Amino acid sequence: MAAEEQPSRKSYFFGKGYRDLGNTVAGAWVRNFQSIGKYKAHISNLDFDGGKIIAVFGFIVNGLAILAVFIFGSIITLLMTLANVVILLGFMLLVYIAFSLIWTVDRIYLIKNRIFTACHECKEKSLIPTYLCPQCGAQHTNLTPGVYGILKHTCTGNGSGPCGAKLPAVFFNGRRELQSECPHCGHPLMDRETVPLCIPVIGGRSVGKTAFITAFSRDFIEVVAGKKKWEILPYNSEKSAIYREILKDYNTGSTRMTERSLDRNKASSVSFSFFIKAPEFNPERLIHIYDIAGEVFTDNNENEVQKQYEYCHGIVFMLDPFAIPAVRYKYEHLLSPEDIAGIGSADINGIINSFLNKLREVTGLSEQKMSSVPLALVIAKIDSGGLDNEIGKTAVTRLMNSGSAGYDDFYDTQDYLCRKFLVDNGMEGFLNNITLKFRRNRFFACSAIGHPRDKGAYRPEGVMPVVQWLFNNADAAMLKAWNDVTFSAKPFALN
Ligand SMILES: Nc1nc2c(ncn2[C@@H]2O[C@H](COP(=O)(O)OP(=O)(O)OP(=O)(O)O)[C@@H](O)[C@H]2O)c(=O)[nH]1
Ligand SMILES: [Mg+2]
Ligand SMILES: [Zn+2]
Ligand SMILES: [Zn+2]
Repeated sequence: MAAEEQPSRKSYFFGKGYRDLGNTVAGAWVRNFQSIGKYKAHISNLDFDGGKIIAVFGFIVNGLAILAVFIFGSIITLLMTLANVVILLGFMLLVYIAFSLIWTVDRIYLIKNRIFTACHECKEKSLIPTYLCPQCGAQHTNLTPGVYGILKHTCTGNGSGPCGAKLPAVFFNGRRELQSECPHCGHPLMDRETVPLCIPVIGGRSVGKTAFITAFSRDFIEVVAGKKKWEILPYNSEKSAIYREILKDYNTGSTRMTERSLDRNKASSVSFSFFIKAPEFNPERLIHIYDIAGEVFTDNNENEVQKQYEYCHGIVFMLDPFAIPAVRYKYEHLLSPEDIAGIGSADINGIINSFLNKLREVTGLSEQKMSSVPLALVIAKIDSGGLDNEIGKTAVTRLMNSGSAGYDDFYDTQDYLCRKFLVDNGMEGFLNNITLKFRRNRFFACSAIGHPRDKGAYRPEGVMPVVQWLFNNADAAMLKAWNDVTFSAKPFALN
C-alpha cells in the first residue's frame, strides 16, 4: 500500500518494533552464552593439583551446568524468542488488519463517491493528490492508512529539520482540508476531495466553443444555481478572473479567442472550474469545463493530447453548421458580415478524425471506453440564417404540433431533426461515423449568443439542456437535484 518512502515516522510495529525485537532476542542469547562463560571460568579455575576429587566433582558439576544451560537455557531462550516474535507479529497483524480495513474504507469512500482529482493544469488524474504538511511543507505522496500510521501520519520534516506535525490520513478526519498539489506537475490544487464533473468542449476553430461555455457558465451560476440556492464557490483566483471575463463577454455579446499556449509543455486547454455546495451534493461537486483551442483539432499537432478525455464524464462536440458547404451555400445571403467573418472554416470530418485519434491515444485504443462516454453533438449558431426554422425551437414545435405520431418529446424531436439536417446536407458519413463510435450520443441545436456577435447581451437558446443531459448522465445526485427543465418546454428522456 505504501510503496514510496514517506516523510513520516513508521508506526512502532513496522519501524522501531523490528529493531527492538532484534535487540531483545540478541540480548537473550548473549546472556545465555554469558552464563556458559561463567561456568567455563569456574572450570578453568579448578585446582586439579589440590583436591583431585573436589576438582573432578567441580568439573562434573560445572560441566553439567554448561550442558544444562546449553540445552535448557537455549530451549528457554528459544521459547522466549519465539514468544516475543509471536507477540510482535500478532500486534503487527492487528495493526496490519486495522490499517488495511481503514485503507479499504477510505478507498471505497473515494471510489464509490467518484472522488478524484483532475489537475486543472496538466489534466492528469490522481486518486490521492500529494498533500503538503501544514507545518513544514513536506510532500506526502501517499497520505493513506498504512505502515506510517492508521489515522494520522507523523511528519518527519522536509529534510531541513524535524517536524512532528500530525497529518490526518483518512477522508473522515480532515485530510481534505490540507493543501495539496498535483503529483504529476506540482501545480497547487484546491480540490478538497470533491466529486469532479469534467466536460471538454471540442470542435474546430470558431465553431462557437467559447461562446457556448460563456453562455452555460453565466446562466448556470446566475440562474440555475440561484434558483436552486446552490452555493457556487470559485476554484481559485485565476478561475474568478475567467468568470469576470465571462460576465463581461456575456453582457456585451462578444467572445474572446481561446489562446493556445505557446509553451509546448502546457496543454492548450483552459478549464473553467467551480464548486457547487448544497445539501443535495455530498461531497461537493467540482465542475471543470474545458475550453480547447480549435487548432488542436486542425493543426494535427502530435504533442497535443488532452488527458482529460481519459476520465471525462461527457463530451460536447460543437459543429458550425455554416462550415458545411451545402448549408453555407443555402444561407450565406442571410448572414450578417459578423457571422460570415466568424464561420469556422475547418472541415468537420477532419476534425472528428483528429479527435478520434486523440481519444484513442489517451484511452489506449479502447473502443469500449470510447463508446461509453456520452457525446452531445451540438449544432451551434442556429440564430443565423434560417436554421431555427430547420432544427431550432420553431422547427421542433412545428413538428411536435403537426399531429404526426412519435414526436412528443422536445429533445427527441430535435435530435431527429438534427440528424436529418446532417443527412440532407451531405454529412451522412460523419453521422454514421459518430453514432457507430459513440453508443450514447444525442444531437442538440443551440445558439449561445442568440444573435450575431457584439450586438448586445447574450440570449442563449438550447445551451443548458446540453450540459444538463451530460451532468445527469454522469451523476445520480445531479439527476435528482436538477430534473426539472429550467430552459425547455418539456422534460427529456435520458438514455
Ligand atoms: N450568430 C452567432 N454567432 C456565433 C455564436 N457563437 C459564436 N458565434 C460566432 O463564432 C465566432 C467564434 O466563436 P467562439 O466562441 O470564439 O469560437 P471558438 O470555437 O471558441 O473558437 P476558437 O477558440 O478560436 O477555437 C464568434 O466570433 C461569433 O462571431 C452564436 O450563438 N450566434
Ligand atoms: Mg474559443
Ligand atoms: Zn497537474
Ligand atoms: Zn512537516
